[in-house]
Amino acid sequence: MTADKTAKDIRNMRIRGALDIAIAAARAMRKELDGKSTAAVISNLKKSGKTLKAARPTAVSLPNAVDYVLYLAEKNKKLDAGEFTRTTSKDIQKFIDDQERALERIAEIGANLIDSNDTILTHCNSDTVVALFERARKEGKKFKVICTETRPRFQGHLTARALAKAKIPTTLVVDSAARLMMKEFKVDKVIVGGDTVLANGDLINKIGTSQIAVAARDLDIDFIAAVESIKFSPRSIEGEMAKIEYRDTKEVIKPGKIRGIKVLNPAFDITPAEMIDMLITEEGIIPPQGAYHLLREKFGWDLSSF
Ligand code: RUB
Repeated sequence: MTADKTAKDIRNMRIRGALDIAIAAARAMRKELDGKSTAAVISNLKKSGKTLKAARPTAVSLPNAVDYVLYLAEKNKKLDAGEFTRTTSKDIQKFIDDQERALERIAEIGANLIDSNDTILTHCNSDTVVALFERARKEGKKFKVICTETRPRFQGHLTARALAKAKIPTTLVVDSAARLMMKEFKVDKVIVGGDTVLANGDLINKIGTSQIAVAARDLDIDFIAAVESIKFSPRSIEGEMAKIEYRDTKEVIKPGKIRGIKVLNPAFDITPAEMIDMLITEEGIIPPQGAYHLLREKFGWDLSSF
């Protein structure tokens, strides 16, 4: 798929979820390695990268993937043209494979955190969290999941469908039922995915996540986020915090249905680090306050340009 088509699919959410959009962007750029000259290819990659980055503003996995591909291309630019294409293509493929492995590793580590008879609440649709649940199920753990419908686009339905397929007992509730369900069903843990982790450990995820974290803290329930390191924001070290995406208000209400009001449709919110008990990453479990160190370790290639 071309970068333009990929960007369009990310914009209209045919491709969605922080990890998937990062992988899709890298795949699209990998297809653009042939050209008249290495300089022309790099210039084209930069142009495509800009279009891809602009497709959705919040998940930092997207600019991270684009910047990493550009870094790889720059690293290889002194090779002769054929070798440049082959090596860069291989390097990008390794990046994609690493992302898929990161998800599996998180699923493996996260499954260890699930105890038989647990009731776990999740929000939105995270491939990483679904993989973690599937893994725990395969290991024979018997647990229940409560998932929120996640208005306005109902990504919770995707979660419910995937969990039903994996034969995990699942209950779907409206978003505003989260706290009551936590209390009534004695939820043991909340596990969510994430779009961006800032250097201070704050987590940006689907709108409503922070309210769930507040309820979890109030009820003394562990709040856990499963996040690959590609979702950590190197630029937040420099004070560049993520931008919250506001989507089309048509997703909330038919235009003109109620006259004389303003409608807003923020798609993400920020859960402060102090509300988060742990982050499950492919490097292991870390406290959110460990985000800075993980960034330094994983993003050396990028941070060196600061
Ligand atoms: C999806 C969302 C997910 C994260 C993590 O939002 O908030 O929790 O992206 O997902 P949207 P994953 O539907 O607006 O993209 O674990 O699959 O990367």
